[in-house]
Amino acid sequence: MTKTKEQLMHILAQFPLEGKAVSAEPFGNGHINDTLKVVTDDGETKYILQRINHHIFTNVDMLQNNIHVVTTHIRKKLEAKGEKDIDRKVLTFLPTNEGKLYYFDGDSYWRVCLLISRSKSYEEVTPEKSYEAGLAFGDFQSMLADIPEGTLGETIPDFHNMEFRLQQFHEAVQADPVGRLAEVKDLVDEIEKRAKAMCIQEDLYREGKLKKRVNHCDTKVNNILFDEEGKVLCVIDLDTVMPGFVLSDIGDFIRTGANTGAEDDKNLDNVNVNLPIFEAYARGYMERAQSFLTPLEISMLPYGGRLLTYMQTVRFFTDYINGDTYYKIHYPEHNLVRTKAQFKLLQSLEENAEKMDGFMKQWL
Ligand code: ADP
Ligand code: GN1
Ligand code: MG
Repeated sequence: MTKTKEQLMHILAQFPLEGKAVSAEPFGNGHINDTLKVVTDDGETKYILQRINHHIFTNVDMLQNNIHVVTTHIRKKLEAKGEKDIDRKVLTFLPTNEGKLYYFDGDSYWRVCLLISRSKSYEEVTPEKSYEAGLAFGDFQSMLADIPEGTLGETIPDFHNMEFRLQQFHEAVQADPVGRLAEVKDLVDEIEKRAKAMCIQEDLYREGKLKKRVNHCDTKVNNILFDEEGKVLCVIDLDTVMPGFVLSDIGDFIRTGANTGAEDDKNLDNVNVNLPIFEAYARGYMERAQSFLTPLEISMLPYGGRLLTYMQTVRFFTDYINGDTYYKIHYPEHNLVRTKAQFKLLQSLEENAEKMDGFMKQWL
């Protein structure tokens, strides 16, 4: 439900802001939550207001509790390291005037955090920024590695479980609820051809060969904030931080950062893997993560890129077949365009698999 300015100001009044909010305008390119930039009466933009998508994150208490645990944990680690400027290096959420981690206005759930000043998120990166991002996600995982098991809940159960995503896909294909299947049969076959090979992570987990670690699980390029010099300030969008496989966090970065085109490029000639971006990310990430990764995990990192790209193809495709119920779309065919662009990237990653796997040998 769209909110009036008056309603937004009422929501913001539930949080102990410095100054009085005077405007809240849409911000960023997220597909899930509604993000607004808040300006206060001194003319400064100091806060981000977000409406949590509670159709997707159905357990808002668990979600906000996870984020609270993660941000306070990172803050303590940064303090212990003697870091300066900590408010720009970890998200700071404001509890409501009543001390709650979110505000419920009768139909939506809201949270407020400090806007990280002089920061920027990108849809595309250079190799330098990609290397920085690798360091940042390696640090992120290592800072969270000692959170005791069972502390963080799965905010979206089976979020990156490929077997589960395929099951959802099969259900959509079976039901074909809006009659879109006939035009996309060839693509369905392409998904099926790869299904078994894309589920080996779950097999290895059952065999006890791959373990779960605390991961970000949404390492899109635009979920990192950079400073003016291109250094990473902060990892954001913490809704999906949960136990998962490390392949997720390199995978989603390769999918979004190491793509010469856009996630929803209509011109498939634009879409190919950008190897220097992959290599730079791997170098940064390995610099921080080599000490805690197993050789199997290291050797599988490029597979993570293929897996997450395949998974995203399946997720966009499922949403298209279901009639666009999950992702925000900007035009009717958007999810199909996204599906085709992700599939093209997957083909390019497959063509370059040997090269990418070979690149990891230096750490094995
Ligand atoms: P979504 O889950 O919808 O992707 P995000 O939390 O990623 O929502 O926010 C969307 C965008 O808003 C980000 O890509 C970033 O550009 C911007 N953003 C979010 N939080 C902050 C913040 N604290 N400071 C500055 N920019 C932010
Ligand atoms: C969503 O929230 P955002 O836009 O950063 C999605 C990710 C997908 C991504 C595809 C909770 O991320 O899993 O990979 O879109 N988040 C959720 O761009 O489903
Ligand atoms: Mg985001």
